Amino acid sequence: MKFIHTGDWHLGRLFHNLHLTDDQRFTLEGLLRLVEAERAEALVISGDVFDRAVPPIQAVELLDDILAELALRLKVPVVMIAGNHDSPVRLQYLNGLVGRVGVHVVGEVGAEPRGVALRGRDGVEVVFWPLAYTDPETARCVLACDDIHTHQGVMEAQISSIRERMHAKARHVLVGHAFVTGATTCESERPLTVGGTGEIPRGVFEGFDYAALGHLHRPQSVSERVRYAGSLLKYSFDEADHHKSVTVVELGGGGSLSIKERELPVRRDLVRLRGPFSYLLNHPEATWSRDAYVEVTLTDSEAVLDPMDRLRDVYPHILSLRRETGTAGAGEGGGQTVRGRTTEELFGRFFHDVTGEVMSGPQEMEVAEVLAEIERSAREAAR
Ligand SMILES: [Mn+2]
Repeated sequence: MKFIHTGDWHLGRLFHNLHLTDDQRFTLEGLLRLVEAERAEALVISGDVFDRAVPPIQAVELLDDILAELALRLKVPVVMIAGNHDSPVRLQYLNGLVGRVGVHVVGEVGAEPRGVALRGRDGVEVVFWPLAYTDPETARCVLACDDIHTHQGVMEAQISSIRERMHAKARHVLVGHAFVTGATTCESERPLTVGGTGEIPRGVFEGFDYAALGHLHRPQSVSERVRYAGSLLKYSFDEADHHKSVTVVELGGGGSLSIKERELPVRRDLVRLRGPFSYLLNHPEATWSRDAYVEVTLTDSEAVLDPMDRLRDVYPHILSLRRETGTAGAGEGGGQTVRGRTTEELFGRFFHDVTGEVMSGPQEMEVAEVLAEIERSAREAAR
């Protein structure tokens, strides 16, 4: 049985105040062509389908178009879960209906995760086990289990319920949204927890023929059978050197596994340029970077007059301008001093700036709790 593993579409994402919907549509149309060319028998979307709980209309329409093509024209089943960016309830809206045409959506965590059994052309039966992302507090309630305090606990509780129902005749694929220890992160991922990392060890997935994971945006295998497909597009300049791809997976009846990476077409690439202003204005690579989204880092020590507008003549899609010194550049407040910091770290620095003191342990705990609460209520805004 052959299926395509994707994740982290982040439909409706704003990138430096630019809507990426047209870029996402362009790439997803490439995905539809790939599904056809590969004769894939299922498509997996491992969470973060949307970029936020209440996505813009254009993003909702885009998902509708793509799912309709898959389900109605190509007749390819879809297995899709909510990630930490999705609203659990909104994502699975209409799932009783779309399930009838083979679109299997799991937004909310359930006490007994249900498998989606599909049979390949080769007669191999594969059961997909979609597990929506959920935080430990919610899982503790829904699963009525007081012992769940970590993301590892959430995953283990659900997997132990699955193990009781895994039968040896079929192959088994877990679909999850999680941060596995040892995997490589990047800037466009929102941490799963406030305080701690939410990491889980890859051993949790032992016994599955394949774990199709989402959350981390760089395509990567964590072990032979545990893999992140990576995000649909590059969602931060920090990912300029990534090679985004989707994963074509073939599972044989005896448990044999083959994995191929396939790149999808992109409307505009992401490019980082660095150097003195006068050099960049006459940069030899300007012709290909004309079509790309560009971030420029100026290394000049003297002031440059109106650099953004003048660079825009050479790089029409320039989105970000920074200075090597680390002070705020035009087009992006804060500059690199804010990049890659967690909200807690930033608040800690703000606290220090205002009071001249370092936060105490209990104060840090207090802040972490408040931030976690804000995060939770943002995801559940639709309830
Ligand atoms: Mn994501």
